[in-house]
Amino acid sequence: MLGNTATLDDRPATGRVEAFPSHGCESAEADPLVRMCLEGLSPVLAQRGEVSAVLEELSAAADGKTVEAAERLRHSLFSLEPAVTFIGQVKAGKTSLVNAMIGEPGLLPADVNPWTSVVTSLHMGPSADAAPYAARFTFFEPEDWDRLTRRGGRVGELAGRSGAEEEAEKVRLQIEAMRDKTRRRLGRKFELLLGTSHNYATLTRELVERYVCLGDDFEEQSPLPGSEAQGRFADITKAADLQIARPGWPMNLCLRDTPGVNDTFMMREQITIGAIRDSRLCVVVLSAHQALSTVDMALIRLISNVQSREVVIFVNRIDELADPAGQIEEIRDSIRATLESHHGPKDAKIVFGSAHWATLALKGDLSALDEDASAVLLGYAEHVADKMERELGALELIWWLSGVPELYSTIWSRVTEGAARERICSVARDSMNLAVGLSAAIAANPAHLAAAHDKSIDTRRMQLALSELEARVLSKLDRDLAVALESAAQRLERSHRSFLDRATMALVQHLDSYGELAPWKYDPTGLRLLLRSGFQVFSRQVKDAGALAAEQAADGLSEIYAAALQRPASDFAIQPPTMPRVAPPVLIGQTIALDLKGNWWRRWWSRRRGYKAFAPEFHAMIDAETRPILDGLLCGHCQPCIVEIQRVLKDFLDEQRAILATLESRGSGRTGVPDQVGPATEVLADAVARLGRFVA
Ligand SMILES: Nc1nc2c(ncn2[C@@H]2O[C@H](COP(=O)(O)OP(=O)(O)O)[C@@H](O)[C@H]2O)c(=O)[nH]1
Ligand SMILES: [Mg+2]
Repeated sequence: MLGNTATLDDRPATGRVEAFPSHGCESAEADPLVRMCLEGLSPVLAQRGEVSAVLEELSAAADGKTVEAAERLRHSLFSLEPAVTFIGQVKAGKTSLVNAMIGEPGLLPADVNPWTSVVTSLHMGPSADAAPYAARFTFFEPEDWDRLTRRGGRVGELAGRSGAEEEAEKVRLQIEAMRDKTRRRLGRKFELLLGTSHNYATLTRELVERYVCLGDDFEEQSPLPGSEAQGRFADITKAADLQIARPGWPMNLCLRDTPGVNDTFMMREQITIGAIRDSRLCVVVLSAHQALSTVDMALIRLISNVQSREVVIFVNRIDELADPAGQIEEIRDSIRATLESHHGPKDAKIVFGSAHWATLALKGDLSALDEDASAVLLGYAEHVADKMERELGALELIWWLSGVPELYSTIWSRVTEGAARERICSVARDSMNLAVGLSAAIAANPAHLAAAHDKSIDTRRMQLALSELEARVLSKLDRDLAVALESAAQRLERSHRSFLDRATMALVQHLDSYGELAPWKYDPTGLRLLLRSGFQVFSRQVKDAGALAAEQAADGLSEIYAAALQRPASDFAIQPPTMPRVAPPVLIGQTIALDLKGNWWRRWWSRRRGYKAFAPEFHAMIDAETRPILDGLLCGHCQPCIVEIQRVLKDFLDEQRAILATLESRGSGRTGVPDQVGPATEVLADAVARLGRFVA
């Protein structure tokens, strides 16, 4: 039965996911080949299981508040959803690879018209079932749309800046045509859709096509009948979020398919920047026959602002090489050399494979392999046979050669050392604090209080002490963060100014020596390196300031307990909260005029007349091009980072206040109340010791 295709009128809707019945996938069950790929997760699952078991012991026989807190912590353990963003040129095979990783070839339409800019996030795993929608499509914000249609996006700006008026006009006209077409497709009121989203209870192929694929190219005069409906919303859709239920999976995973970095309006570069920023891991999909060519420089610029361990390079389409076994090492060396010479992440892991082979394995149909293709596959299989640990059947072998299992195991190892480790550590700390709160409740029982104690504890005084501590710690933190922000702003500004001056001076020297007929170029790498290191200094400073505040808050709390209960502070060791991760400053890599060698630069050069005009105009143009990067760093990275650190500290203190507030109700503050409910002292001590192993 075909899934119930909701229309606009059916909204809003909630409900469960149905996989696409149209291509006959087994709903909610991953393909056995994909399930094989989950093996790499075992160690981290064991750790998660242990923390979860301790939490269960803590809630056994405990009061309602403790049970609730433990439940929240367990939920936080299991709801983790690491995100992986796939980036690369259009047609590298990103969509095909994502489909293969999900185990459902054809899930997302491959070969989509490259005009679309939709970032598709596939939320796969046990939590997908609980999502309030099966599919959500988010439209552009009015500002994004405006920028694209009125100014022609980045390309329009660049054309305008080069002084190429006809060029800028051409871009504007193209965009005007697109806008008209969108208006025709969606009616005059389409602008009302901007900034909103459509939710659906059921995921169907038709729905994805309607929002993700443009049915026709906007330059085409007479679109095919029916194609209008197909891409109805695709022009204005920015993001698609699709839930893929996998109830039996041990962990959620979000695979994010992006449209590709090479587009005419450079709209998608901005979109890709956002997608990388929001994920912890980024898979760069390259095509084996042009792995890192000159067209990929924009890609390298983006990923060079991400740490090597957070980038994986997947060289796709090795099925199209004449001799994969012989060529792979050569390609690997050339990628390494390119990354090295362009300041890219030179230690990034490189995986070779073929989404095409993965698809054949999943479909279980090898008839698509002709003689030549089979020979290539067999040759490669022989080459890698000695690396295989066990005998594999034909389909398993092709699946293995497709590189998908290796990509999965790489992803799992990054998740293990990154997002999962941090989440486990953070939950373990919070759980230790919960246990400490419970032992304080036991210690506060009059029967357990020291003989010298006046037989009741004053929780109000403890609350007051906590408020004082909070005011002290947070005000120092605010000051430290403000200083870091201010010095980051100054440092970035200085780097920017000195870059502009140096570049302009180099231009003047060139003009002095060679005159204005000889073309000249200036490499902006220096500016990027300065901005990156300036940002790194900021990120270190705020992390240190946050960690210091966290430590002071935790120590202060231990002392509050110790003073109230007249026991040594070491009996109530409170764990400081984990500092948030700082997102990589990917926007430093965004394309600017100086990166556009070829035509753009020649045009700018040829339009300057007169020696005197060059220097100030160049200075102004590069200033206008690079200033948004500085502003973006300060407003889009530094400030949110500060807000996040403040939030973590505040949440920690609120949590501790709640624990203090229950000290009395946990049945111990007053004389005559029977012994506390909850685990015994030894159980708590044991819990703290076991959890302590996960707190690095
Ligand atoms: N031969 C071969 N073709 C592939 C491979 N991966 C993708 N393709 C094909 O290349 C075209 C573009 O793929 P698509 O996944 O849409 O690329 P994207 O633009 O990067 O998302 C499609 O026709 C795919 O079938 C591969 O590994 N080998
Ligand atoms: Mg695609």
